[in-house]
Amino acid sequence: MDEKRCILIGVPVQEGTSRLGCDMGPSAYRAAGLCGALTALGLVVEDRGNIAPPPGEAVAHPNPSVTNLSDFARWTSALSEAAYRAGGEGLPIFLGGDHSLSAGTISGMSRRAAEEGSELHVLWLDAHPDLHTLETTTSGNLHGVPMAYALGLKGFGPYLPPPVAPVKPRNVCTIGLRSVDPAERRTIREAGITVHDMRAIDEFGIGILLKAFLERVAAAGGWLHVSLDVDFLDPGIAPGVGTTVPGGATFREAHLAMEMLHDSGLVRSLDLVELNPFLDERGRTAILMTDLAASLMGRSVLDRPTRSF
Ligand code: HAR
Ligand code: MN
Ligand code: MN
Ligand code: MN
Repeated sequence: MDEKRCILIGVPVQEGTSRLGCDMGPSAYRAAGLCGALTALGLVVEDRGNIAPPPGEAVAHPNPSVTNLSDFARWTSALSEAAYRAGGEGLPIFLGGDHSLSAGTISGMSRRAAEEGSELHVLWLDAHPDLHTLETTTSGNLHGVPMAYALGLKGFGPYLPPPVAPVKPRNVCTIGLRSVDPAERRTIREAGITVHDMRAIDEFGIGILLKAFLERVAAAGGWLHVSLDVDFLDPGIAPGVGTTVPGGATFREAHLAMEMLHDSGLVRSLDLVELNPFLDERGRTAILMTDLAASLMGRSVLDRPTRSF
């Protein structure tokens, strides 16, 4: 993998949500200047444009709430392949699109890590754990299931093939949770995923929590995938998302996390998900997410442009 090569892949999926607009996410990141911000850091940036899933017929599930299952299955297989390939060539950044895309990106990156003799670790920055299966979801919105799929949990067959290299629960750390459904709570307990909710951030500080996880990843010689959901952030600073949950991460907490991730040198891939430009205010959420991505890729506070809205 070329350490300085950054591969942008637009993923205009919105079928995982019940609100339209996430399909405009990749365009908003491009309009916010993501490519230029990364190039200014000395990275070689390759924008591969947007990917599309192969066509297919609708599929019904015994759980009648499940919506757009065929889209989910087709996006997952296309993205898993794209992530597997790009993960061997550089550091892919997936421009969402809703969070259902992570079923594909994580399973593809995990397969790549396994093939190179490592284990994929996942840092999940989100208000939600997205740990439903097709059987447990009550909303039927499949942006609520990608982490469960990536872990290889039962409840997706025979509609999706299981991931080639399921992520081990002990390799997953979620930070920022504040909206968890009962079935997801059971999975968290049974699987043994590390969970730092907002209370933990308040009590200990995000730096301490993240440092402990990064040390574990480094000790394991692991690859790290970061999945950044807009709703990890407080809606006051990031309104451009369909599922706002009060009490999210602050500007300072989010930037600190990105800077620590950069300094760790462990990150191999990144999802930017759930941005809904239709709900944004003058592009501020797209710009904030772009700035966070730039911080993760090495931009220091001294290089950050001053912004006004
Ligand atoms: N748990 C809820 C559901 O399954 C909400 C899921 C919302 N997910 C996201 N991504 N916005 O984190 O419907
Ligand atoms: Mn999510
Ligand atoms: Mn979320
Ligand atoms: Mn740095």
